[in-house]
Amino acid sequence: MSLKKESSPKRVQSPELGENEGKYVELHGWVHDIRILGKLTFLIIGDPYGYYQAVLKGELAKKGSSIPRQSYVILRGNVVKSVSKINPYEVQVNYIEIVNEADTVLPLDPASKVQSELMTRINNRPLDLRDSEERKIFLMRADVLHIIRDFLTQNGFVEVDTPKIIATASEGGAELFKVDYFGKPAYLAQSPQLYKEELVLALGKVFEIAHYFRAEKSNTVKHLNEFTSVDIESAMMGKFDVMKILEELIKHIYSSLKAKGYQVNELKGNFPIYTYEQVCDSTGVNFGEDLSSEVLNEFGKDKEFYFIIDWPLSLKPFYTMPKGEKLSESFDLMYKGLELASGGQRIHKYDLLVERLKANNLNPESFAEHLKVYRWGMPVHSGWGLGFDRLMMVLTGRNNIREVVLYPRDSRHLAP
Ligand code: AMO
Repeated sequence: MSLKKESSPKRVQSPELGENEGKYVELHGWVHDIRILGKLTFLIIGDPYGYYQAVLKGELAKKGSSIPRQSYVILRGNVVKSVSKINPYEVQVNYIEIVNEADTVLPLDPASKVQSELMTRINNRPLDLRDSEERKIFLMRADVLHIIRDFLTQNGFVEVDTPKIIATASEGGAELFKVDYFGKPAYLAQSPQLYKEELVLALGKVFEIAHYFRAEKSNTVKHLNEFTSVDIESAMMGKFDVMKILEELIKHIYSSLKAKGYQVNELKGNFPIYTYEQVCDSTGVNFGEDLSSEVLNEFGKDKEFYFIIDWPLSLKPFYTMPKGEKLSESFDLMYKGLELASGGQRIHKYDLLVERLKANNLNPESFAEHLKVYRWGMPVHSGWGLGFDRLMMVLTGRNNIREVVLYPRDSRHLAP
């Protein structure tokens, strides 16, 4: 059913007011705010694309002054130049219809200058998104996803989608959500790791953008139990080849966002590379210890994007290619103290993979379906997984991952 009646004037949206100056038009939107000045009522009307002022006189002014904020309305009127700061054009209304009246008491007020608590905003996300600043985060998120897809596709990567209900862990046994799969135990995927590695056998270069699940209880500003990851895997590539792709992707995201009018910095120069041992030396950590948030925050405080390479084998998953006795062909991409991505070269030889499974106290029999692929001419291969929500934190300057995820899942919140 179309809302537009035969006799209705042309329907326009807020950004189109300028090109309709002097015309009689129809607009649909919500009442963002109300200001009453003498016999005039000024409604600040919002739609998904912007805001403008609607001026009501006489009887309409009275009607307009009592409309609950956030109600959905249809307006008709003439478009004229405006002195308001909201939009250079406004509408002199001669018809207003309240299509859907909002409650008079709302859980949050998107027009308020005072920000509501984060949890209040998340619990009422659609209303929160009527605040243009919050809406911008998710418009940017959608743009970044498109930019990444285009970049990887243009660089020859094939988009794949692998199962999210799986039989064996890919990132170690802990942190798995168990599901009852018709009476048999199954798990929610922690990453597409094993599938993406298998698929390079024939497809060469693959990528996947999807949600993954980690049953970690820790409640931090950078962890969620359901998060989005951008994963790539490529045959015939080493660690430095895929690091280069990651660096180029990040730079491409920044330049594309800038071209679209977003306020982001220009990234200059190459991302510096430090070895794990260099980080240890400069922070006083003993070889073999993981780098805590405190250590990384200290090390990264005067840096932006940089890589930490050659981590101890003991700190990396079983599929990571060893480098000598103790190190691995691995890397993390960091932004200041925040880990954004990890990856490296993988083991491509059957016997070594079995050995590394055993060294990690994992049972090779549980990985039989995966291991068989390594007998079919598995190529040398490398890849990475980029935490997309963490990247959005960096791009938007928000310091809690919940700010950049529509409906975040952490150990305390399953709703809304
Ligand atoms: P890793 O476990 O390091 O590596 O995950 C890759 C990236 O995903 C992000 N990430 C998370 N983001 C939010 N909440 C979480 N709980 C969470 N866990 C991880 C981080 C991290 O750097 N298979 C490998 C990747 C690879 O080698 O290709 C993997 O999953 O930004």
